[in-house]
Amino acid sequence: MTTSETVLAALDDGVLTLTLNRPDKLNAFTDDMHRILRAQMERARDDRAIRTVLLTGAGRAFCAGQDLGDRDPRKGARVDLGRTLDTSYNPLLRLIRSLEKPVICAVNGVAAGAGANVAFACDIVLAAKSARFIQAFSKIGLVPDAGGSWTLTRILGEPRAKALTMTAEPLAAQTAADWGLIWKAVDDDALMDEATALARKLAGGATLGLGMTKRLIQEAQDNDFDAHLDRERDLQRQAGESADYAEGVAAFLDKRPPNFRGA
Ligand code: LHQ
Repeated sequence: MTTSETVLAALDDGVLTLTLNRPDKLNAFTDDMHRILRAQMERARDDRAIRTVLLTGAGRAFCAGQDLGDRDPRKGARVDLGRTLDTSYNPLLRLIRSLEKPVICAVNGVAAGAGANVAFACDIVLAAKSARFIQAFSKIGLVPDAGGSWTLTRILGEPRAKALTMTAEPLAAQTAADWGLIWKAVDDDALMDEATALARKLAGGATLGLGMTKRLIQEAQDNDFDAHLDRERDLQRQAGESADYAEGVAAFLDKRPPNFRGA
């Protein structure tokens, strides 16, 4: 376990678990947290031993968004929030979406502002039933960021995206699951066991293929059907040349569990 003050990182069985760790402040993002998270996501991208990332929070919250004490306009110098997005949030969001490995998010409690939208950018999101998602931006005169206006609109459509962002009403985990915004809501005390088991299962899977699956699904909304069939052909060609495909077929025919290596 690598321990730092604000983000914990642990690598086990191919799963890199990253735990936001400022529980007294509901894990609100600071520059330091962004620096560590970014470095860890780059590590996940570059280290073949890491085959799945699991993101969660310590304490009773997942993340309350930007630490507002750090971006207090009363402090004098002009606060350039665009710069904060350019230097901290947007690189993190791009790393999550472009990482060719599954990123699982276990939302252990309230997720507000950019905290909610970082969760929604992950590939598979499980949430404790007591968790809630709050598009808190409108309460402080801001617009949704961390990809939220993109993600919510694509997944929910305009009516729900507009109502959630304009009212900042909390969205219960079960409703988020019913609306297709997350994978599932689970009992609070089962969350980490279930998320860890899922992360381990995926990390032991054919992760090269999972990475390409992620790419295809993300590209689908921008491609027309014809173009997308060609993309499936190209990536299936690559998948079919992998050692994991050879192993998967051999294991099936031999009636034994496969031993995938992510290559
Ligand atoms: C916090 C925070 C927080 C600091 C709780 N900051 N301390 C913005 C600007 C820059 C660029 C990029 O993008 C963004 C995007 C954003 O994320 S804007 C949205 C920022 N987040 C919010 O507006 C949410 C603010 N927090 C809340 O509304 C509540 O804390 C929620 C509803 C999340 C939880 O409520 P409670 O369960 O009642 O907890 P609490 O409010 O009592 O908070 C506990 C502690 O955490 C408390 O500190 P204290 O020292 O008094 O015990 C809060 O001040 C602190 N905290 N969120 N974002």
